[in-house]
Amino acid sequence: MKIGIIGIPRSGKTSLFNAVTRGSAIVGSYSAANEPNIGTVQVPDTRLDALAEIYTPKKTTYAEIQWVDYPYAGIGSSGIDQQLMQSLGELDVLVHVVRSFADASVPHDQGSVDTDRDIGILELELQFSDLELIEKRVTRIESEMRSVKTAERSELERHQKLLNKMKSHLEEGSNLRTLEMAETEIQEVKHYNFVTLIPELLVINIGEDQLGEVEGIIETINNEHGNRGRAIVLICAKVEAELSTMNLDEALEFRSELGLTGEPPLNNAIAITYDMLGLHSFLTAGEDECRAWPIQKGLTAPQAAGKIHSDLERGFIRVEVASYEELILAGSMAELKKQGKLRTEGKQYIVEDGDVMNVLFNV
Ligand SMILES: Nc1nc2c(ncn2[C@@H]2O[C@H](COP(=O)(O)OP(=O)(O)O)[C@@H](O)[C@H]2O)c(=O)[nH]1
Ligand SMILES: [Mg+2]
Repeated sequence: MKIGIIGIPRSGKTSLFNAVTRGSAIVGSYSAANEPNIGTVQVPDTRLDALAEIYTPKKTTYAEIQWVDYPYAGIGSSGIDQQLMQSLGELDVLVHVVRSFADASVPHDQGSVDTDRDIGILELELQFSDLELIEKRVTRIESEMRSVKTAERSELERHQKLLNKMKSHLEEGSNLRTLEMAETEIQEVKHYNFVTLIPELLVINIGEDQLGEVEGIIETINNEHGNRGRAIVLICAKVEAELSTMNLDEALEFRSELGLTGEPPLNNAIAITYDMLGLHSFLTAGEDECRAWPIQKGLTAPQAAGKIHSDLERGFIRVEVASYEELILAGSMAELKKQGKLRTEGKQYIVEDGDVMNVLFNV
């Protein structure tokens, strides 16, 4: 999975990048360089940790996310940076960082802190970019229409109608992800890589002094900006970046000193992201490897097995399934079997979150 971090200058993108990657990319004025920061991180998974304790495998493989911290390239005088937009279009999730922290030593790109305005600035650019793509395509279709046969014409007309529907939606100042579209329509326009169709996580970068006001702020932002395909989290990027350089115990202590209880916001953000993308995970466990496999919800056992290797889907016979909770309670696969709780499922089985699967196949 690939996640891109965008936002106006000095909103805290690189600080967030460092927090999630435990990295040390340069923040502040020097981070304006034109090269994106790229880092791959494992998705924390306590279920996998617990499985690894039972199996003590040679290797534990967590799901991975690639994070890209994009330098800001505004519309400016040279128009939209199409190359940037194209690479944004290929992302699975957009993380839009919005500055809410006030800090006189960090000049604000727009002169003052105003989250509503800043959200709008970037959204408008993304909408413009999609609009430009659509307009180009519609113009091309119009010229194609003149030379195609009648049979192809109706197909083109239908496609053009869909693009025009999307165009009107953008022109109203809305993102494509809020447009009601049939699954077939979404598939039909997938290759355009529209940026405003990508699920978005709005990260409100709050100041250290706002940590006590989280609930109030999130409610206001949610009322204004919460909509389909978008989730909102509040994070103090600077604090999280500092915490990420500490060991777990130190970080925990520091967190409680700051009054930060509950799940760390970055873990929450990943859970929210999985949810937005309709993902969950199954697990495989053995002496060689314990591993988490993120998959789309609703996949059948053979489809899920295909993520491990196409042979497992092709030659799928059946699958032994243990629920993660029951396996942990039993303490071992042998004990679980003895209790009669190791199920055997066939090709129609829909995989559930936390299933520990052993696929039997023959090719
Ligand atoms: N006080 C405060 N400063 C922050 C926070 N997040 C980022 N900064 C500072 O703002 C400056 C710009 O941050 P940076 O992450 O480089 O922003 P970018 O331009 O969006 O990548 C840096 O000096 C950061 O230390 C925050 O939550 N609180
Ligand atoms: Mg930066």
